[in-house]
Amino acid sequence: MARGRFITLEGGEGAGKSTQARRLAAAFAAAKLPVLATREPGGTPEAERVRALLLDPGLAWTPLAETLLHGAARAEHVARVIRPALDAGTHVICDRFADSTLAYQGYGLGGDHGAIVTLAGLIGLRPDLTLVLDLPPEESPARLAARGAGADRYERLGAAFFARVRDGFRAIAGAEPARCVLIPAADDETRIEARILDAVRARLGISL
Ligand code: Z5A
Repeated sequence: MARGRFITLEGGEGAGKSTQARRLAAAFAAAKLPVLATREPGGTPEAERVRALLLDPGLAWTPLAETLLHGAARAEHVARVIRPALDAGTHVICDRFADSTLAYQGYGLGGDHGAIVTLAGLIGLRPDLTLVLDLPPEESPARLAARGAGADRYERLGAAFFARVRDGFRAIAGAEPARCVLIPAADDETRIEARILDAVRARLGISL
């Protein structure tokens, strides 16, 4: 049985990752291909508990502790959900993964990039394809208002932080062009979906 392919969606807040993850999973299902859609931080009961700690606006973590919490949640998620699904031939679509740690805790919070890369290596799973949705940070507030949830701990960080995060994602995509596709996200949902489907077909050879 062929191993499933691992696809991640990355980008700043409100860039449309969840929307496009749903659309991509629907395209796999319509093509009768086995698919699992999941998200980070989270994806297992244990990792969802860690997510609640990470997003709680009443808590403050040092960058290293925050990085390790994301790593702990990811280690659970990979071992218990993502890797078994890929081994069983199921394609996995994940809303955020290790690039978010480098972008947020590394570029955004100034955490040690080498330590973050080492942690990613310990967890040891690399995406086959990463779709980086690139939204100018000044467009995020309107998207988040449209979504209508209260602001979590990350959404309270300032404009300069989100500019660094965006630069981080663009740097990651630029450094790994074989894995990453940078997609302008200030565009119509269906046009973004079409670009994503094209990338999946062209990069992974999957017929959608
Ligand atoms: N985090 C971290 O620091 N380190 C890590 O390692 C990881 C995560 C894994 C939680 O993530 C936080 O964890 C996150 C980074 C941090 N915080 N921040 N910022 P999350 O995934 O729960 O939060 P998020 O990434 O900010 O998700 P989001 O706000 O839900 O955004 P999204 O998934 O990219 O967007 P969406 O929900 O698909 O769309 C938002 C709204 O815009 C919604 O009303 C849509 O209908 C609308 N939308 C979507 N696409 C469009 C287009 N094309 N045009 C117009 N409107 C659109």
